[in-house]
Amino acid sequence: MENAEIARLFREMADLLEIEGANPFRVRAYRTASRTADTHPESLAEMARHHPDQLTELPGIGEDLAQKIEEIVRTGKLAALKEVSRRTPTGLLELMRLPGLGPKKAKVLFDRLGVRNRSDLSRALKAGKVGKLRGFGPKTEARLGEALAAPREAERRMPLPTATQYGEALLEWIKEAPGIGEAEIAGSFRRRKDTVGDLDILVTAHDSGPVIKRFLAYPERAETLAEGTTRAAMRLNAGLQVDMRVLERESYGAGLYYFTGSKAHNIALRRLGQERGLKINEYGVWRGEKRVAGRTEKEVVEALGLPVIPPELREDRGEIAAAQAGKLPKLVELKQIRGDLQTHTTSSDGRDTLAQMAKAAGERGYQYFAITDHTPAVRVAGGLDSAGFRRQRAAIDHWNQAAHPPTLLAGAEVDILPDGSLDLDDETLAALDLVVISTHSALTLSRREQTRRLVRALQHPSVDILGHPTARLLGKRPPIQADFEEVFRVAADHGVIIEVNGQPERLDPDDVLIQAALGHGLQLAISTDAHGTEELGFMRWGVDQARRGWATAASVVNTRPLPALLALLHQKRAGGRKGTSKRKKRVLREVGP
Ligand code: DGT
Ligand code: CA
Ligand code: CA
Ligand code: ZN
Repeated sequence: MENAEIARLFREMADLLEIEGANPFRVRAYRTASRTADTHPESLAEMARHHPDQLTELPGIGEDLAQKIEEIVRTGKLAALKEVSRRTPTGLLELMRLPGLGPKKAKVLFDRLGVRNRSDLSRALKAGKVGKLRGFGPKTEARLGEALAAPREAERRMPLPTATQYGEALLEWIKEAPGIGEAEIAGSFRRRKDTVGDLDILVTAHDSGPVIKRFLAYPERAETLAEGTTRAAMRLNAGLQVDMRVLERESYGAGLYYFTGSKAHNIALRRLGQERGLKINEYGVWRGEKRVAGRTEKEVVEALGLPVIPPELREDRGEIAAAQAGKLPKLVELKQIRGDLQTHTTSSDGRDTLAQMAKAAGERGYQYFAITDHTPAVRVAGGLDSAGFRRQRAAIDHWNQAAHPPTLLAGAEVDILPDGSLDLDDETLAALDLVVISTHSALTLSRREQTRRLVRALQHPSVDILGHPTARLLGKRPPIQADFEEVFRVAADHGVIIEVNGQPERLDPDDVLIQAALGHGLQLAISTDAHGTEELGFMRWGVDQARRGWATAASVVNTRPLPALLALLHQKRAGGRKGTSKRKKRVLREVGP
């Protein structure tokens, strides 16, 4: 049982209760429990089995919720949720997440028009009934129409961090099957793509029967989609589809290569094989009728005269040519990260204090750690003003004087206002050790205006890092529209570092933009944007995406030891991180200071 599944059940509970109009404290309690489960670094199932008394020590978990966690771990279900969903149709859960709706409006649709799901809503819209309801109006009507017309695919693809929990737990289950040999998840999951459509599990086995039987006996199986002698497929309660294939040992490497993909990479590799008179398929590499390779991936690529290409790069974006030329990048690794450069505390919207965050960073072995609370414009976050940052600086100096690691950097996540100015005065900005800038509002500006806004912000002399550059939320909010080629050119001219944000629902920027940024000679900062100590582990998701963007340790600033990082930041303060001035002058002429 994955933490994500426990989180999902509590979230559904909170949503349904909210639609019902239940006591807000009860709704909140389930929401908090859901977040706790989602972000807790260790397995709650393990804890429930071995140390159930420790459950109540988790944030927001009392006796009642602890018992519910034990129930979920024991039975795979939550009886209370069944109870609530008898009263309120679960189709409303999907409706309440549509832009323009929410729990209250979803409830009105249900009560007044009997709308229980998307197709009901679609019908009610067509009949013109929705716009007449109180609090709806033509604008909501239009937005709902658009939302229903948009493809649902974005909702069905699961963000990689969640898929990782489901995938790893299922893989452990399969490995218990009698006679199992290899067992691995291939596909987009193995390539660490930001979202996955389905899981592709590959196994070898003495006898395929027992493995397929065990696979389909998974407690979280919602329905069987296929069942054969060497293949089976199912859908999990969480909605995720899983394919499993039993491969022959002799062709495991070829199968793993084929089903890891991507399709585009496979096609390019097959073309390369053809040039050498070799045929490549999921069973091996063939010269005529003879299999010349297939047992391992290494064997497969060596037959083509290539080194092993990391799965993250297999997208047909230049990796095959790089492999042929012996120029594959040595990709950055999690263990090379020495600090985190975007984190929040209780001074804005974080859940843990500065000391708690710093201590947790020390326990991870970090050398340095930037505290970057929000500025006032992000109203929901209760950001700090200049006086607030001065007080925080005193607390940071106090921590650093005690000389225990990590060294704290006094930073801020400064809001970029719609006109491209920054939400903090120049003097305060100049006094900070590290300035991250990011957009949280006016996300629908036109491409032109958005580009202008970012370009202007990047030119401010105190800016070190552009945070979550596209502001996307996976499955919820599209990236902002901007000319990122231009944005990256300006960032390069001004020595601004590009953040790779590891928040599971952000993973921002995506792989393609990361690769483009590196192409402009930019440096990256892989950050967690942690809003609590338990989120410091999000670093791995940022590293995954940086690797997909071809990042090496040399291109990631937070792999540097502290003195080297400080030197880089000081260089900017001294005005020395700027690029060619000719280019800069042209930009200034075009967009104004
Ligand atoms: P996803 O599931 O949409 O996140 O993406 P993938 O890459 O996991 O794609 P999926 O599950 O459809 O197929 C898994 C792998 O199998 C894919 O990455 C490459 C391989 N594959 C599937 N169909 C084809 C095909 O028609 N030609 C070739 N060469 N490979 C294929
Ligand atoms: Ca897949
Ligand atoms: Ca598949
Ligand atoms: Zn932010």
